[in-house]
Amino acid sequence: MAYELYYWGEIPGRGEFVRLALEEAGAAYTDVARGKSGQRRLSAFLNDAKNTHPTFALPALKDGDTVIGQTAAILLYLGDKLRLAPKNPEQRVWTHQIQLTVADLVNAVHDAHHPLGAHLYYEDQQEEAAKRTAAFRSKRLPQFLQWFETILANNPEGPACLVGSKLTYADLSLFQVMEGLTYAFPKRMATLRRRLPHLKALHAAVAERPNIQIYLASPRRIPFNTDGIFRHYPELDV
Ligand SMILES: N[C@@H](CCC(=O)N[C@@H](CS)C(=O)NCC(=O)O)C(=O)O
Repeated sequence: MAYELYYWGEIPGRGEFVRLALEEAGAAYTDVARGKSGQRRLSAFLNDAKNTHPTFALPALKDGDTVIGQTAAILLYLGDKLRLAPKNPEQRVWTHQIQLTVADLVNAVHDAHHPLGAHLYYEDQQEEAAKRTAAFRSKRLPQFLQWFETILANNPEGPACLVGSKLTYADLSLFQVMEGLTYAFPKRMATLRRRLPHLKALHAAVAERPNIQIYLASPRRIPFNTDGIFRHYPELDV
């Protein structure tokens, strides 16, 4: 049975980390919101009072009767099913830890343009966003990226992958992080990338994987935009 992905249909957002894993594995899945009666099915899912494992905030994945929320938990589940995670228990936890750190970075990116909260438009918190993003660009972003660079450099099995010598869902997520940051902060990333040779190489290698290439060129790949998490506002990339 095909997996069902429940996520907003107009943005790559957090759903994209799940889409990339499904696409790399060539798994059969439905991107529910983008299909027939998508909006109605998404609302029905979110309001299903009988769901004993309700999802607080999307994305969510349905595999038959199994329902999972939280991006990192979905990928932990899919990692085993789609052979995108190591078998070794220590390495599985390490992969999950890396994914949770990706989630922290994604939250930091979101909070940079929405420092007062998601209940207000960006335009209503522009001044605060400028201050928050200045600190993010100069301190937090390089810290996060350097952490990923260091774990690639220190991987005992080589810097091509984050964990072991085989691609995992965390590598796919880091690819998406690099894509998103390059869209949102082209100037800042042009400078930072010079110090991130392993991250750059991983980004390029994932983009060249056959299934990923097909996906990126397909209409299933939603372009970045200023409704999603990775947003490009020129005034925040000075
Ligand atoms: N920690 C969660 C965060 C999920 C999340 O915040 N999802 C956003 C969309 S990307 C959402 O649905 N927000 C609506 C809400 O929080 O009510 C994850 O990583 O999946």
